[in-house]
Amino acid sequence: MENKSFAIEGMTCASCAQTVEKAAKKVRGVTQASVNLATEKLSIEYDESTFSVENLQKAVDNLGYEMVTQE
Ligand code: 9UX
Repeated sequence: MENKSFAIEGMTCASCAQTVEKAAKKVRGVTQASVNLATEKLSIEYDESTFSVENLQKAVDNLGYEMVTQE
């Protein structure tokens, strides 16, 4: 498993954070996801053989939030 974190723009409440977290967990290859609302970051653990960042990007976009940077 690998770990990555992303900055997410547009989350303004705890419910937003929950929504992003839930959606991220459903993305193929993602095994763990957690959102820190205070820092506006999404941290994930993923299986590198099936995970594609484009899928995560789409999932976040579809919710109306923006995944802006990648570390
Ligand atoms: Mo409530 Mo967070 O509509 O966008 S879920 S502020």
